[in-house]
Amino acid sequence: MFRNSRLPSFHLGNPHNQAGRIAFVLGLALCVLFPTSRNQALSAQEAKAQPSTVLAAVDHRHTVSLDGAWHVIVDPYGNGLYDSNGKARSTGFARNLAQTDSTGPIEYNFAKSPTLQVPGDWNTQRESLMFYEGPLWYEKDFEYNKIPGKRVFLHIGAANYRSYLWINGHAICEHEGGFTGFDCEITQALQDGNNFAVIAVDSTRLADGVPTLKTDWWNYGGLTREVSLVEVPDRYIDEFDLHLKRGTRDEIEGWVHVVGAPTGSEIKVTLDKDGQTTGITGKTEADGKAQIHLVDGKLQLWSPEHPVLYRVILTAGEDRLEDEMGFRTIETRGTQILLNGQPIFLKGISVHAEAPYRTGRAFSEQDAETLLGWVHELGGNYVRLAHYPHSERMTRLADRMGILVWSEIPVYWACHFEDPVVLSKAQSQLLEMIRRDRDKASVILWSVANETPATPARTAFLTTLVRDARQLDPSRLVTAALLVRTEGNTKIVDDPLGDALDVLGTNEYIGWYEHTAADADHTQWDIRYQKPLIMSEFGGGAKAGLHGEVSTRWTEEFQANIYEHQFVMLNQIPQLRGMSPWLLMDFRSPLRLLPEIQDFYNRKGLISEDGHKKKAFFVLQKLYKENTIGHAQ
Ligand code: GCB
Repeated sequence: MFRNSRLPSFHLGNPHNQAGRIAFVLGLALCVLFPTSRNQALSAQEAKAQPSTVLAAVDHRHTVSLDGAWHVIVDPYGNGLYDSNGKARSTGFARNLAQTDSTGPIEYNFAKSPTLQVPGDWNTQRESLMFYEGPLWYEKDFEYNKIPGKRVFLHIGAANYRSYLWINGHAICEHEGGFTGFDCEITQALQDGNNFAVIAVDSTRLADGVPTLKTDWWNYGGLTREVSLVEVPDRYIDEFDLHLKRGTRDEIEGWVHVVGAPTGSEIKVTLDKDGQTTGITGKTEADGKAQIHLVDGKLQLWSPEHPVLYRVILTAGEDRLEDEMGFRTIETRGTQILLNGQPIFLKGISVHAEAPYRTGRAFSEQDAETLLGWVHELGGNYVRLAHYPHSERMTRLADRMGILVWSEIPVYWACHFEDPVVLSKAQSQLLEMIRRDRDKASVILWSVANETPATPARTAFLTTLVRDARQLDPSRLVTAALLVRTEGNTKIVDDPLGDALDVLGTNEYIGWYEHTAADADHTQWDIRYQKPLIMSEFGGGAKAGLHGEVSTRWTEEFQANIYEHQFVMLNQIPQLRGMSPWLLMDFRSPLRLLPEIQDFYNRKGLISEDGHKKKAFFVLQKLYKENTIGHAQ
């Protein structure tokens, strides 16, 4: 734990131009030449930690919130666990001790330490933590009275990047991955009355992490999403998958998994829409799963125009789980994307989980309402949630608003594709993303990566993830945002990963990182796969309120002009089935240093972080509202 050793910093370069691409690949090679040591610190054995899980629809279960003020200790040297010889301390912070006598000094005291709010990144809560990357300890006291026959989990919506949990001094679990939620069982460690939770979160960037060292977003650390206690009965539903069968309009298929259920246990699935119910029962098999096949001749399908949601009630013995779900199919036919069997064009926008107006990592219902509200205002029906899974509030709200979603894991730029440990980290984030959101009709695309160099190791790595995604969830489409090659005025899409994907995503920045905006008008696209293509990124930067000639970089006019020319090009790509320009709102990034313009913000937003809509917003809005872009077939 708390390993601070890092690669000497190097620049991975901009993959959008030739020179940058060479630097990018060189950077990748350096990563491979100087592999960092693994995280040696807190091994699972030392902590006696249990693996974490992901409970389905946890936000619909009975929970006790632990949000609010937590005492914190900033611990840049990892002193909370180890003494100067690297030995585990018997008085470590996890024990939450306080000096009571004159024996050995206890050099910390949570009760007297200041607090931070959970959820929330630490960077934007305290000025001195803005650039802090390292370990920080959280502690909270809570009352709990055990309920016989109930099991209790501690749910963490997201903790960036690694986290370690103790309850009443007992090691419970550790987790790696900053954007996926997880649940750890704490039943045995709880006591009646006073309890305390200690969570150490370490935001140190790791060369062998997912993502790796360099990203174009702020490395916000901490307990960035909700924390709660979740109560379930002894036998409980931990996972289920129910979806509309492709090629049908009334058949729901899938399964429900019950932990601890003997073979043959009955489970029941009920669908309720305004008091009209249909139901079916099933029996668990030896693996704890009950297969479900439910036919409902009156089923109303979910779509952006009619985001119909059902109350879905699952019962298994004592356990009752009520979810809110829509039913639709998503598939491809040739170069078309079909929603409920009908061709659709995805009018979208990319979104980072940056909080509007208040800055920091987005997590609240209000953040989601503002961001997705802007998508509606833009006339969009689709979002690319970049570059990692966003909070569950976003996907829930997308379900309710009828906004289609691309959801992605942070396999970004130069990950260590040769390293099987990195692959397993990516696999676990993919699994956690899918387990959380497979009940959301809005989510149609799982993305396994963004802008990765087309090396054989990379292709093998991502092909494994694609296969995993299909195995975990055969009802959705798998994609990735690819880099494209340029020859003269032709963009070539021939990344070998294209073979494995259902839908191609491509990023390009004509008019910003390369050429001029007008060059887009006569750019040709040579796409070597007969599959649907989504332009997953394009755009340019503008400082809100800065006006001038279309030829003056950073003005709103310059940015808007890029969009105008992109539309000319996009409308000439016959297999284009969607787009998500880069991006809805400006976001904090350590790569964006230009004083008075960027000041640590990536300015490619259509809207500034304080809500100012730039010219390009209205240019795109007009296009989407007047439907002058794209073809569904
Ligand atoms: C990209 C990346 C995105 C960056 C963007 C930019 O291609 O996918 O994460 O933020 O370019 O602004 O350069």
